[in-house]
Amino acid sequence: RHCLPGWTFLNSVCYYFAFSDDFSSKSWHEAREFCKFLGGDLAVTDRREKHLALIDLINKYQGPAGSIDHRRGFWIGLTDVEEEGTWKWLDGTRLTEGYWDNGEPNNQGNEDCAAMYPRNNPFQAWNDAPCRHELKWICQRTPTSAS
Ligand code: 2F8
Ligand code: CA
Repeated sequence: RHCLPGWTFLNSVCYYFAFSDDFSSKSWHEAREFCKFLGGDLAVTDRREKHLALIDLINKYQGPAGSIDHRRGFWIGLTDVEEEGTWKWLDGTRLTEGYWDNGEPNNQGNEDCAAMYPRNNPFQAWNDAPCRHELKWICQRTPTSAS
């Protein structure tokens, strides 16, 4: 259960939160490349426990919010770029349980990438945003064993 320096071990997964530097925002694809370079990918928060644990950390960092502030999102590994309206995790699985904000996903303009935002209500924490939009992001990767 070893994570790279600066990563957080949570429920058997290592997570990287792009929190620390307020100037480092990236498009969804750039954020994904960043994660891959470090041996991971954008976070797949396909289980309720994972989602709740990550929202908790985001809330601790930015403060929970009553409504979504669209500048304060964190890209996750969820997209409908292959087929509009069919949301898939980066591991190829279909989204079963989503935590969208009221009225989302609305594909406003053309929004194929999902982000999570600080919220009081963790079950309304997602929005679909344009993939080129620059946000923070969350990477995940498998822990390495000690060597
Ligand atoms: O009102 C919801 C709406 O708010 C913003 O658009 C005005 C979001 N845009 C970005 O985050 C870029 C929409 O995705 C969101 O649906
Ligand atoms: Ca939207």
